[in-house]
Amino acid sequence: MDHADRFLRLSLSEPDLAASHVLAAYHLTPSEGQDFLTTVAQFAAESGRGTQVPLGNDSPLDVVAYEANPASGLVKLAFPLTLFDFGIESCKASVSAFLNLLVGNTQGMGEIAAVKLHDFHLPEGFVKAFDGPATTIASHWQHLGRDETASGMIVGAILKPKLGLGPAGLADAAYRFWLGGDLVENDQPQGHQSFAPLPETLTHMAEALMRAQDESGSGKIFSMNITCDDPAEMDMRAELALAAFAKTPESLAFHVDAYLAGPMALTHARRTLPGFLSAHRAGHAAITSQRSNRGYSAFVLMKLNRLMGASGIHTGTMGFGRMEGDEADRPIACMIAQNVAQGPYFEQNWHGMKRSAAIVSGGINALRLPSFLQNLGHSNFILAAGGGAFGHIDGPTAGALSLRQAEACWLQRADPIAFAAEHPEFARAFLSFEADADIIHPGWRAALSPA
Ligand code: RUB
Repeated sequence: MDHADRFLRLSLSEPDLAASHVLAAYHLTPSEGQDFLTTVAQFAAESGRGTQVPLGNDSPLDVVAYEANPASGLVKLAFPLTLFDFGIESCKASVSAFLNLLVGNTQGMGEIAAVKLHDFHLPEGFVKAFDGPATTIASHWQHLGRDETASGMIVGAILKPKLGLGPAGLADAAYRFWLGGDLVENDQPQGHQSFAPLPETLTHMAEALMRAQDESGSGKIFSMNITCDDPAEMDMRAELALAAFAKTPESLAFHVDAYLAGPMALTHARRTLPGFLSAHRAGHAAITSQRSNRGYSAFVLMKLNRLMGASGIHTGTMGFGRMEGDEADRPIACMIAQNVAQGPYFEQNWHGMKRSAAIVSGGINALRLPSFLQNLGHSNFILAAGGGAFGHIDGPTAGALSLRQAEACWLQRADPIAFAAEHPEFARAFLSFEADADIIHPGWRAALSPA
């Protein structure tokens, strides 16, 4: 007998549920021929105890649907906190268990054509059961010799292993970028490839970084990818890096693909490694894409990354770079970096959890940066430009300087073409990225052509 209807409780109010439940907002489309409310009831049932308990036996463990709008497809479920899993000794919350409840078996229900999680809300006690970041962008600012609050963009670059560079070549490319910039991040597939064995690569990178620090007189940062299937292998790689950077430990940060390697990899890194930890997200679009009507949104993934303890999170470029996204993604950057922030459906109070910094990457260059900054409204994030740095016509040092100048141009609210006339590396970015220059600044050719 199907008695799923009892999980449909449209008279319950959100404020009454919020303190003792995780609230989740979905967009749901029933399969053809299915009634909307019946499907919502089955969805709520499957999310919780299913129909495996006798009729009339309501329980505080029931997952209930408290909002269901057939016109918009919006469905809100309330999950009692007692359903969630906590560490035996650590008492810490688990993101994989959280995802299992919110986007587990229900993703494959026959009655449902599409269901996607767009937002969730956690009560105070539950927020505090997650690790959260150990450190923030302030530690990077400090190492770079800047103030610890709102000290602006960290000019970073990503080196693609697809270039096939060996240890010396990678280190030399990084060194040349560091002479103008702050941070070099491994591309997310960079590991222990035959053309760049990790032990040798790390030795070269550490030597190049210290040379760049000595010559420039300021701190530099290397963010190393340690994404692996096996935590023991991850530990081994991290230990090699800690040994290679022992003379300048503040220069070393780690990053993990928190989507492909998952919550276990990020959490393991958060709990075992010192310093700044970043979450990459390569692969995420397979489920978070705006064109996908299943899974969960990029907003949800970012929020989970802060809970798991990423100090920096790849958030995308909000439509100003190469990856999918648009200006309306701005709340993602706010949600990870504020103490109270508004999501698409819920306001979340982080109750003092440390803030994560956005890592902005993928198709950004000096010409695209000012409009990106205008949309975001601040520059307190980490830029990780690949092509925008190494694709500069005069090489990576000039590429780095052009990106720093692009931030200065926006901070001064200067006209980019007039600013370029006074800043040669920024001006040469117009020649480096001509197609972008033609679209963003038509008329630049006449204004910036040599006399
Ligand atoms: C983007 C990404 C990019 C590199 C370099 O990931 O990893 O491939 O950053 O890009 P995300 P480019 O969207 O998750 O930040 O060379 O275009 O700068």
